[in-house]
Amino acid sequence: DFVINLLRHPTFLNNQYTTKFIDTTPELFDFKKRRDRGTKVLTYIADITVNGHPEVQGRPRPAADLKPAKAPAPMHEVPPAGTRTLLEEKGAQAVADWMSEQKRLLITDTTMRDGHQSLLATRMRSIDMVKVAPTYAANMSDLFSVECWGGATFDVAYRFLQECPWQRLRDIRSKMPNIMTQMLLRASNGVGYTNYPDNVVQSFVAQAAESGVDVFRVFDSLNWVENMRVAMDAVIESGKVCEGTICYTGDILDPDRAKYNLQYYVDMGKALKAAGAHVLGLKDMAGLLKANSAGALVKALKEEVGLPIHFHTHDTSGASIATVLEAARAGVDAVDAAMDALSGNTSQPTLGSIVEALRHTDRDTLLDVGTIRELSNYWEAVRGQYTAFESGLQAPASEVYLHEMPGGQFTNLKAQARSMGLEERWHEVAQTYADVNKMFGDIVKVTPSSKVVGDMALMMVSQGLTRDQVEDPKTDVSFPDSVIDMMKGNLGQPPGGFPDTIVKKVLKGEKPNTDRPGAHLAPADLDALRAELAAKFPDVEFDDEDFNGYLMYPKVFTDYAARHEEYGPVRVLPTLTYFYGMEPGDEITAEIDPGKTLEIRLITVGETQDDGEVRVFFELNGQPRAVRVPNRK
Ligand code: BTN
Ligand code: 3PY
Ligand code: ZN
Repeated sequence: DFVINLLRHPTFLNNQYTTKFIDTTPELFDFKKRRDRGTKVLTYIADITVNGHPEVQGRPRPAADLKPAKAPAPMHEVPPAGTRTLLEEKGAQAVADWMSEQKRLLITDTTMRDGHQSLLATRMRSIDMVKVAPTYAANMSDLFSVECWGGATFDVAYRFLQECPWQRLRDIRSKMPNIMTQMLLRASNGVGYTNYPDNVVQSFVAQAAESGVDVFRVFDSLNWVENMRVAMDAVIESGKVCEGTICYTGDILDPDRAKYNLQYYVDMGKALKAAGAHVLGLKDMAGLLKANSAGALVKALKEEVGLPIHFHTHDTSGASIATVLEAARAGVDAVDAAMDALSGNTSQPTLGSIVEALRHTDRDTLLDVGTIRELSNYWEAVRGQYTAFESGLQAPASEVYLHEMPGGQFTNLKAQARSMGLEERWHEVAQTYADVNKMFGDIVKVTPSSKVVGDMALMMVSQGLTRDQVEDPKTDVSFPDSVIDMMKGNLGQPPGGFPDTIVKKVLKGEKPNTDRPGAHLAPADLDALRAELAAKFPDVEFDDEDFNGYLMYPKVFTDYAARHEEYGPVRVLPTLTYFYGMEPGDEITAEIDPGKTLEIRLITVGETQDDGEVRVFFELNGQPRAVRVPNRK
């Protein structure tokens, strides 16, 4: 049966199969009469058409006159050589050396990761990225890298978009073979919110490298280099670029924040170099680094560490372009920016504006502003499909220097506050977030430590508790689980440790762990876990990518896999169809395999039957098809 399925498969017939073909083509194993993928996808469309998508219910709808998102035409048939070409030919150290030699300021485009993570709650779907990847390859081959993976995008893909993050990576990689891809890795916290056993981190990094990540930006949420080594070693071992990263907080020019002074960052930079980093990342996740501080910091890091420096910031304050220009003047090698239409506010500074600001200077980026505008027009149309996930943030604000929330957390926390009925008290939440930071000893706040601070702040505002009350041994406080976990030492140690007062209060006298969490976590039993996953889905063949998804997020992956059984590869649907279903008379095209398309027309939606089911009538490639879905409304 298998051989017959294989020989008849269009991908096989078209000669487009690779060594992964058998792993990624589960229908080869469909020996029983099962619903085909086309029917599954129709079932999904019918379900959304009848019941709506839970994620967009009650949210603003995209404009009725939204322009279709059409990627600009590639200017070359064969993509010009780029940074990936260099990495493949000469290796990671050669990439780092090349960076240091460049006079121009190198640019990473973050649109496909941090841009939408920070503006659209991470909800951008793969199809909108993969469609434009050939244009990037042909027209933007002078980019340093394209950040398109990791951070929050991994679990959101499975959890909310019903798609496989690994497939996104592979698809972008294959359509953009010349520019380095980049991911954000939370060191021992992987792409999750908790510390994983060392062997899980190692397995994940090896798989990410194999599936297509070229640059790994590795950071620790408490800036604890000790807790970054396992991930960094795994990256180095894979042959890819290891960007060991400092998270920036406080203000090096402020004598009251002496804990995070210039020397602190220089020492950390040296420690990361000693740990094997090829590139030094400087990650200003909240956008706190002011222009003057950036000049001093970059100069010191360049002189005293000697690695090429890659700077990342957010425009929450509205002042980030000044910081970028000052960093460029001080000799920073590369900076992150988002395509104009997905830039600004809690996202990255504006790519086109940086390029313009440096034109005709000695740091000229050599990127073409016309090409950037065309791409940005594409992203503008893409963004228009995600109106439901816009935060409504109207303006930049200096309040960020008070609360210090990371750009990627800001809109999430605001949404969480809204769901708890605290939206009008947002400024109180911001002040409390700052109070919690002080109570925890002034820590770096970035995923996952930022989530812990946010959980605590929301709890305090909703229960009307002040910092004094929380710290008072006589007040009974029931702390969020994430706070207990962090005080136990399960995310590692901040510089100087957590204050005794809060540790005692949270742990009620229990002793915290102060060693590296991975040092006392038992290794995951990989064979047993593989068997556990297989037992949940006897008819499904899982590959190593799936298994690594399961290791990171057992429940999220299991739920995704179960929905995949029901709805098939819904990633092929246009974004508006995915979120809003279809209207009678609508027609869409979906490429289910390379060169194999489904032409789908919705004819009509029937009445709800006595059994609560609705029949929805389609035409699939000209053939009438009806599917039944429950009416859950
Ligand atoms: C989500 O869980 O929010 C994202 C995945 C979408 C699942 C679809 S939505 C319509 C249908 N009804 C469900 O309960 N799940 C699927
Ligand atoms: C993430 O970890 O997702 C971040 O974007 C941190 O800044
Ligand atoms: Zn960021």
